[in-house]
Amino acid sequence: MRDTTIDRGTKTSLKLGRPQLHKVILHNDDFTPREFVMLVLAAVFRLGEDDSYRIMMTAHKLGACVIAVYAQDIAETKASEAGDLAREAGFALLFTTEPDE
Ligand code: TYC
Repeated sequence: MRDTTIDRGTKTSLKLGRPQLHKVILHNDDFTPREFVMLVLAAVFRLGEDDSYRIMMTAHKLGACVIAVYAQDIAETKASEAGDLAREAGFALLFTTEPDE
């Protein structure tokens, strides 16, 4: 019988640690009303009035603002839900996602 070597030394792991988190970013534009931006932030991201106002004003003044950080699929779903609401209302309000660090 031939010698058989069973390699127990390498273990391909599917455990890749914690999933990479993604930021959802709100972008400023010149047309979307401030109140509508706040409405979308409250509806999709569950933000209260103070946080909605703060994030909307930060994007308004600086050009963009991180809304929150989520697992990638949640971040992408929320960004497209928010974008869809804006589009349905006739606004070009932009939400993007990117890896968190
Ligand atoms: N700049 C818009 C205005 O003056 C308001 C606004 C704020 C739009 C934040 C988008 O992400 C935004 N009506």
